[in-house]
Amino acid sequence: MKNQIISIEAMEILDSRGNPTIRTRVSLENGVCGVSSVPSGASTGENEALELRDGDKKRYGGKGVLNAVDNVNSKIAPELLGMTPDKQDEIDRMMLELDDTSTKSNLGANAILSVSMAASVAAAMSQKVPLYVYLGRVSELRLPVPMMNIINGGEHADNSVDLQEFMIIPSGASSFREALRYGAETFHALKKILQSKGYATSVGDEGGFAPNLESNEEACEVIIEAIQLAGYEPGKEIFMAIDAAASSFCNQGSYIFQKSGSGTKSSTDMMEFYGSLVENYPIVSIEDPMDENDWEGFSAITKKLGDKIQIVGDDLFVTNTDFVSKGISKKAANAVLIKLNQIGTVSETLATIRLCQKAGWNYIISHRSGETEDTFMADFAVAMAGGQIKTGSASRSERIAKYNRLLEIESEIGESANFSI
Ligand code: 2PG
Ligand code: MG
Repeated sequence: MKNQIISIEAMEILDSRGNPTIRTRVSLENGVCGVSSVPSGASTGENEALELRDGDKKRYGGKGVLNAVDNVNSKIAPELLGMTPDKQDEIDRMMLELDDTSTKSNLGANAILSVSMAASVAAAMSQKVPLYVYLGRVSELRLPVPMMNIINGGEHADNSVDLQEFMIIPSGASSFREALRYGAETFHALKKILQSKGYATSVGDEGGFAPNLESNEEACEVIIEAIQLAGYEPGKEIFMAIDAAASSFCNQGSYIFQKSGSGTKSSTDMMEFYGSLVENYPIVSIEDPMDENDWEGFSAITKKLGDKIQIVGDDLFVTNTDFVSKGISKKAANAVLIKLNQIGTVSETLATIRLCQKAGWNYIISHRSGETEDTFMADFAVAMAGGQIKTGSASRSERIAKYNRLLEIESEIGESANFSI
């Protein structure tokens, strides 16, 4: 049966924040349809590829994506009809040429990525293999350790916590399934602790709690208590990670802890702050500790802490080979957060991962704070075999969908499931 693309159709759907996003269906002559939905960030890096929004205030406060939908249906689709979906590089290259901007601002990275991912899904289905097999090489498949964001702050929550994410990493578990259980049990223990202290247990965008804690340190304290209440040993079975998302509280080179009201800090003060956090808590990873333009600050903190812990660039690198190359030469971090929609195609994301592999850097496949039920990234994480995934807490179905997909993959690849950090 022929597997040429016979139609590409996009539509406007809603993400987990109730904002519009794009879903695209790539249909093949053999009856196969690959579908994919695109996520959306809140604390976005300034160099991310452009997410095209309509700007028509009468619809969804300007956040509609009908222009992006139309770009797929009337501009991209006619170019790609008749191609086979496994020609990922060619499909992505044709869309880049059609867009012809460095930030994908003509067609929109949301439009382009929806087609790029849906083509992969269609290709895998057409070859009758799971997506993780299609995207990876069977011998290197690896279940990732979850980085579970159980306390939300920063731009993801209305509370007094400046740092955006406090995560747990259950890397002392023996399998993904067990790691997820350790994490979910700790999440439930945290709820009890917060309740007993009179804090709210409503959740933020990524399913973590968003209590009105008094300080960033208190967030670490309650997490340690929760790990212990759940019956685990902090620093042995469960570790901690932070995503400061420092660009969101940096203004002209100064770091302003406005939410907690604890003053303004320089890059050097920030290094001391992180240094003491790492000394006092079992923190093994800090993402975006500095502002995305503070390359010196990044290099300095990597020099100070990079031997001991993972320093992750997210807004700094925006999954873009140009910025990652700069980071490698400046020793500005030792790991990269990988988000497909920061760069906008599957093949460019693969190029960034290859660059990390070549440099011996870690890479973490990540969700966005605005997500959908799409589970592409779970398969992608297993296929890329980087050993880490960041996809939220143990609540909210758009996060759980990824975890459930990973459980499914683990049960499929069974004994060969490699799980280690
Ligand atoms: C981040 C992400 C995901 P957002 O900063 O790492 O957790 O947030 O999608 O809002 O950029
Ligand atoms: Mg981040």
